[in-house]
Amino acid sequence: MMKPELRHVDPEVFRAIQDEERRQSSHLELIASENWTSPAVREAVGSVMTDKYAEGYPGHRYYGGCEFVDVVEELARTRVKTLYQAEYANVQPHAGASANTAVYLAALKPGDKILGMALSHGGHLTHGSPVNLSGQLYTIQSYGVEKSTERIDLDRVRQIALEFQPQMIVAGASAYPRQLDFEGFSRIAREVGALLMVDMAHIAGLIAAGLHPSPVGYADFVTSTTHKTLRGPRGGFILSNAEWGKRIDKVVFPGLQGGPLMHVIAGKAVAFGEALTSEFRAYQGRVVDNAKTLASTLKDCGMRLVSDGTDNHLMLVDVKFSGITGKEAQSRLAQVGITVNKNTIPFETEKPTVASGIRIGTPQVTTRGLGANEMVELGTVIAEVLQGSRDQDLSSWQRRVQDLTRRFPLPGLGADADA
Ligand code: DSN
Repeated sequence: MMKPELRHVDPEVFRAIQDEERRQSSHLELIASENWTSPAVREAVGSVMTDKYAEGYPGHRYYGGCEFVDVVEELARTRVKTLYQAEYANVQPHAGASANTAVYLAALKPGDKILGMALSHGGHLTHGSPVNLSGQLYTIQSYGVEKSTERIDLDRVRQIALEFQPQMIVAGASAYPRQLDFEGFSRIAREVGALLMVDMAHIAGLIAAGLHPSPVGYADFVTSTTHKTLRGPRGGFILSNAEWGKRIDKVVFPGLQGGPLMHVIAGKAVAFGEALTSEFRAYQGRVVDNAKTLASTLKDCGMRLVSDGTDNHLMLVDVKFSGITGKEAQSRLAQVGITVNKNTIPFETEKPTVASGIRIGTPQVTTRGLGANEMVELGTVIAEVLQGSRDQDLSSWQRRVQDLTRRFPLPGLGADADA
């Protein structure tokens, strides 16, 4: 009789999952927003909690049988509040985008003014892009980085805020390699009478480990995803104070979402538990160290980095400086087994689908164990591949990447899993 396992029940889906596992295993994933979750997180996400409807919040559900899903949601809330020293947490947002939207709906009226970082300077779609609900429902003004330094200048942000008089200022970015001054943002917000929302999605792991200043205590709202540096399952959460919390809870459910994804919330609880350990703090330290080594190797090889380096887990490489487009760089690196994403750079001259840069991050390769020596090797391979001619034979670089992926298997997979 056929075993009730995915490989037998649905071989097509099974094969695609196997192929994805092989792809992740045989490539070096340098997409700054990706990571590799622990087997414990994946077990929780693949659990029976996916079967349960639990509209409402722990202790106040619209369905019976919620006693055990209540346990995991309460664990997730308590752990994330401990992790960030926050008074209130909502762990139900399905994604960072829904977390941000929930805050806007809780705190603003349609037409109110939001000042956020321009997408083209490293911001995020949900910080006011015209193609996102945030840009359609609210009146948006953007700040960016200075041309000379490629960094945010808070005096300039203050000037724009004084002129624009926003109801909310949004700080946080998806492609900004430098530290953000949340205290400075909060001073500006207070001066102009605006609320401050910090979207810490990219740097949530660094903040949890104390390697980047925390926005908690400065921002009225802190939003995040769980799956980037934080290394949890795909999802979002919101932190605030107890008073705002009552409004936010109502907006998340029933305002914006229906039944929470209890299996994902179980995975979030596991990930928050992992993030409270000293091992996790040490891992975040290695993420930052690796980014610095990779950045300095690329620079030593003659590549130009936006803002000349990095303070966090990512860097933006101006590949146009090396004579190719972001699109071409992404494709050339893919051919040797390195996954990156093309990215616009500040003051971009190409379309976003072509772009002049690539974004590189170290969270996933650090999880798989690569350290300083491997960052030098990786940076050299990237520079040589991008600086070489279009029709060069890439096989020697493919072999160098394969050597790294074989020596550093993904934890819990293959040789490592059998050990
Ligand atoms: N798409 C994410 C990133 O890659 O940074 C942001 O949500």
